[in-house]
Amino acid sequence: MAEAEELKLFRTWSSRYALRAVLALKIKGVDYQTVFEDLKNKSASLLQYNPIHKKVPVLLHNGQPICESLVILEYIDGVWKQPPLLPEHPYDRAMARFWAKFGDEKVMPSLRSVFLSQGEVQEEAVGSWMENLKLLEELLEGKKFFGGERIGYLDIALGWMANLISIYEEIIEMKLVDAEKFPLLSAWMRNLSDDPVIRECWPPRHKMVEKYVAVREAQLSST
Ligand SMILES: N[C@@H](CCC(=O)N[C@@H](CS)C(=O)NCC(=O)O)C(=O)O
Repeated sequence: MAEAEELKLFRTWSSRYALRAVLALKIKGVDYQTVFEDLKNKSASLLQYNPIHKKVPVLLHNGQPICESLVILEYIDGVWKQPPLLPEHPYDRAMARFWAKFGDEKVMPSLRSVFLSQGEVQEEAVGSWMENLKLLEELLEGKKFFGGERIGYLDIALGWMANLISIYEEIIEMKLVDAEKFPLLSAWMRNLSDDPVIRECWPPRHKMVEKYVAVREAQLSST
């Protein structure tokens, strides 16, 4: 980054959304400053830069704030060109965006429902989780990463899965992605997690387990 440039990422240590910006900047080899937020006591800067949603992540580039993790991901790809994250062809780009949205709107809520429930409610939630996994498995046909041979936009958009699923599995003592049923997806999660650049960015596992044990307990005791 040129000396005069200012690049700051407002995030929390555990945010799966912020992880997208962290991964993209790491892959591009861009230096930046991290500002850790306490979401129970949001800073005046966070509220100033993201007055509509008041959420992390926010990327601040030369005084200009960019909000919403998928928008940030596109911005990073637009400013720092190498290596490119979005595919080249407009149709492939559209599809990558479509599936990233599917990840946030369908996959994430279905995993959340499995993780934060038990008994019959959980059995039902597993049904929609499996349906979503089938679609992602099909999408990986003939590919190592969603982006092809190397990590791209959709791999980063769905990167939270590769990080969070094994943590959830440990907590609820249930296999969430069965390698026999979903061999491509299982291999994808392994390939992503084993990538040396990506591995460095994962939040500390023991802290994640501790956090999500507490989240699950709080949810189950309130229902
Ligand atoms: N759609 C947003 C979601 C961001 C989000 O939910 N961030 C959480 C942390 S993981 C947050 O800041 N929550 C604070 C709040 O809801 O008040 C994105 O993709 O950036």
